[in-house]
Amino acid sequence: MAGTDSGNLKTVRLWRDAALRARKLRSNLRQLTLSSAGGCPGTDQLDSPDAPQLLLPANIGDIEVLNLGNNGLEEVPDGLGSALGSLRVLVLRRNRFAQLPQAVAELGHHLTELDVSHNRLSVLGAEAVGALRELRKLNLSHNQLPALPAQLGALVHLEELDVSFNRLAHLPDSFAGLSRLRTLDVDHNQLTAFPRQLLQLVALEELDVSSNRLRGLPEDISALRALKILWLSGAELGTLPSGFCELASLESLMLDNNGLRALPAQFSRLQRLKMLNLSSNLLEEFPAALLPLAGLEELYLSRNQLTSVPCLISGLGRLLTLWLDNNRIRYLPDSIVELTGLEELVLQGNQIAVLPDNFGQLSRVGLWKIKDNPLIQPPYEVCMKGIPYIAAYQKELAHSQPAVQPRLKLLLMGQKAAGKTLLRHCLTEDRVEGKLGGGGQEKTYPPSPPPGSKGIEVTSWTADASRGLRFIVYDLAGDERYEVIQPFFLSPGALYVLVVNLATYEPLRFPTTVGSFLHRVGARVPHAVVCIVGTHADLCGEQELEEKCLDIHRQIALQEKHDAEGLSRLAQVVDEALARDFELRSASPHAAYYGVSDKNLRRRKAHFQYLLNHRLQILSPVLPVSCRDPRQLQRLRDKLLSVAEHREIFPNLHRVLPRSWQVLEELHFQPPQAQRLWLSWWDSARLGLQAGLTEDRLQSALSYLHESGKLLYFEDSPALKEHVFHNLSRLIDILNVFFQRDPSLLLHKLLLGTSGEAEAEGRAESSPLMAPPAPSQDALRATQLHHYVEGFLLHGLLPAHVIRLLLKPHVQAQQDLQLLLELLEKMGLCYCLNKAKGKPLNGSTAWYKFPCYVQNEVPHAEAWINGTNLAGQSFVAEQLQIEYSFPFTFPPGLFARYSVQINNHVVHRSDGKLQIFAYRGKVPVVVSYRPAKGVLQPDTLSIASHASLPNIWTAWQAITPLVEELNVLLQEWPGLHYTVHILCSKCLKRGSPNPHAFPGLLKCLCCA
Ligand SMILES: Nc1nc2c(ncn2[C@@H]2O[C@H](COP(=O)(O)OP(=O)(O)OP(=O)(O)O)[C@@H](O)[C@H]2O)c(=O)[nH]1
Ligand SMILES: [Mg+2]
Repeated sequence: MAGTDSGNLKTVRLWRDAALRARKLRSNLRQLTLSSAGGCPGTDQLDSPDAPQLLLPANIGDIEVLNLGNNGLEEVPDGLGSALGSLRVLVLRRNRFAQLPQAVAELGHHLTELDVSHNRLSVLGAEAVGALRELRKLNLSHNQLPALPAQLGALVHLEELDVSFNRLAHLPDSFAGLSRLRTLDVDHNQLTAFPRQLLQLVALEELDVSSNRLRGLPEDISALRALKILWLSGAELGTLPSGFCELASLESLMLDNNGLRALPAQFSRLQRLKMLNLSSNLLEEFPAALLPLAGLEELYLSRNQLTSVPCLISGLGRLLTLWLDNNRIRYLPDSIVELTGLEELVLQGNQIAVLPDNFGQLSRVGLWKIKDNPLIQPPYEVCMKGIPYIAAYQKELAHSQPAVQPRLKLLLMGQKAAGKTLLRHCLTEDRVEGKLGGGGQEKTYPPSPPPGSKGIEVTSWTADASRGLRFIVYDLAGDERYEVIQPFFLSPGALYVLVVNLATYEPLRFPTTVGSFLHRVGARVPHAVVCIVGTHADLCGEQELEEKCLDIHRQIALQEKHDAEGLSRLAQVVDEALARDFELRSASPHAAYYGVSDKNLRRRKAHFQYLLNHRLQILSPVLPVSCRDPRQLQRLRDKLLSVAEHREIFPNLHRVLPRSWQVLEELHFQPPQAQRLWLSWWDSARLGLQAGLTEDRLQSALSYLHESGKLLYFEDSPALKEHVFHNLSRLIDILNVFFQRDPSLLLHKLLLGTSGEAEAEGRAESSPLMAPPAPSQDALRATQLHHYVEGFLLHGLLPAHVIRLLLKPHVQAQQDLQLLLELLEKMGLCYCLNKAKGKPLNGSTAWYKFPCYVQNEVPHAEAWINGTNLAGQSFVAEQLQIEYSFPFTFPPGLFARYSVQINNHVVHRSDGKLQIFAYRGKVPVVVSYRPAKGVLQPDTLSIASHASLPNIWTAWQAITPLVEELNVLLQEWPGLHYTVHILCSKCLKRGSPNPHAFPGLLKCLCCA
């Protein structure tokens, strides 16, 4: 992409120069622009069915410039040739001419400029061409010419010629006679070799032969001594002849995409070079011949295979632009900071871990790209923010006491009863070695975990006191009821331990016990480090153990291979679509990526590449363990430690951090703020200031604390980024209240809450001796509460005052409750049924709905849109349906969270387990989730609406905000692959079980 950007930049500059030149030539001429009646200048009328007619005004004999461009013409107006005795410049671009109009021949002898680009010329009449004797500038680009007539070579005054984007396989020999030609564009044709006749064009200053299959250049190309600008992009050159290095006037040179492995040694003779593009070649070493090119201002080396940059690069003292993205560069030389004039530095997609000291010296760099590097120092979060932040960080590091805090977030994941919690207790238990040998005295071992399952438990484990290495262990229960909240706890930079119960494992259970977990982690945290631990080893025979571990290992490899191959195939389809022209691609709705723009395709390609480059890092082999065997546990401890300490796997672990980051962490966990459930971003910023961190540098420090497991900070979530969740145990307690789904626990909490309230009331009436409530009253209350619990577990419904009872220990004032409810809404866990956002309720009870509890299969509403029920409406209503399809994995809890997220956009909603019916204003919308059925039918989530045809835009308006909300949610899953299609409304109307799907969001389809 980088190369394309640079290409576009250059194109823009060159076009600007050309336009300036053209304007200079014409500035004193009398001009006339004509467009057809009703025609809209600026729009392409090529597709209107009837060719428009133009009428010439009277008295135009002295017109010198005539512009008839963009009129869909097939013929020029009658009498044009005879009426324009003074015409010099004729512009016929963007019409429908299949051949040069006769009038051109009539005007020929005094025309100096002719532009017939973007027409349908497939032949150039020799006679018409021969008549253009005075022509200085000719533009024939974007036509369908297979050949040029020899007479073109006789136009000896020609200075600029553009024949690009045609089908030329040869140029006429007579071209050698164009001795005044300064500019020639032959790019995007079908030349199979460099045309030798061009070597005679000694006046040539600009030449573009890109996108032809030249397969090499002649040695005597050195004859083109006047060449200043040479474009050879995508010409399959392979190598450059040494004669190339004699083109001493060259200033701009495009050599991208040519399979070059090296440059000739004499390349350094091109001393006038200012711009050089060598992107998308096969260079493995930085070409030494570039280093003496002291005048270079722009150097593009993107997408090669460079592994290093030489120190001597500092000799290129005039460099303004340096693009080195998508190579394999591991470090930069210290001397790079001497390139103080740099304005663009692009290093994305390399292997750079450490930036040189004093990097802040490159203060002029405005365009800075460093994404996709394994940065450690300065940390990624700092580097991403730009050079000034790097400068501040490096300055602080140089001036303060450095601190090292080796700490790693470790997540235990796996199916229910896999053994995670027991494993956590056993691993983190401080054992006295002496106890081990005591004749099988294992009564107190393993320690029994406390009763009551919790969704997430966080504990700190000092795994190696001598080195100060600590794990912050997150134990994620396997029960499905927690799947809405658990994704919040998965973060980058952690060690993921997938726990499998080997006693119950069998090959058929791989997808549910291992495969799906890997998919989820990969979708949420691309490139995450995962190791697999098999528990219950004591219950397996030796051979069984070995076979099961091997099977898991083998099936992981198969799944990975299958996924990677699937992604590569998809990337290939994008490549093929990109290789075709946009117009070709849009010719048939059945073509792959029908109607999708090049830009979107490139974005998609980059995403596939990202997914392929960021597969999970799964450490093999499977580690078997019995929680009953202290020796095996010790082995596992050692193994986890060695993984954590492995510098290639967790390079960040031992990095030196600024002291201020450490102080910031300490401040968050000091009273009084330690007690609060969360801090606002501003509260955190104030602590940052105390620690010596300015506000703008706080984000990096918070991201570090998030990744190392100390707190939660969702910097990319628009709804949550204002909060810093440092009090994890309280947050989890609150979440557990709603997601444990344990009726007796809920009832217990409610009863506790009410008795607390009664006590409080009692105190308020200052009557400590007041009698307890009558038993009948108690029973009544209990029945009522029981009723609420049932309603909650069945329909996910709770009134605010009952939520208050449930959250009793966390809620001191009404305001606390309000804040907590807002938080739950922001997290997408529940929504208020009867309150419009931001409006008070006027005393009535607010009811909250937790969509993950919804059990009813179909929403309680008329089934107005599910295809079969469309009969009767089918002639008036068009269906609009956007379908998101998830071939690898569907993010757990996504549907429930999405149904909260859309609540602000809809009214009169009715929720089912898999469907929501609602209205946007008066327009009906339906959101449906269809779980996967085997490999052939992946999970889909669709958003649909309908309207009668002339008003179909109302349906678009209805669903657009819903689509946007979904896109925001999906950003939380950067490693997820999904596709978006619009289903063909005609197929839907017919009730077809497999409606045709148009890719992407093609808004224009609604008018088609
Ligand atoms: N024999 C034997 N039993 C084990 C081992 N590991 C765990 N268990 C038992 O397996 C059962 C489930 O273990 P847990 O640790 O609660 O499982 P979990 O993965 O935390 O389950 P959830 O929290 O529900 O997801 C408990 O009864 C443990 O005592 C082991 O290595 N050997
Ligand atoms: Mg557990």
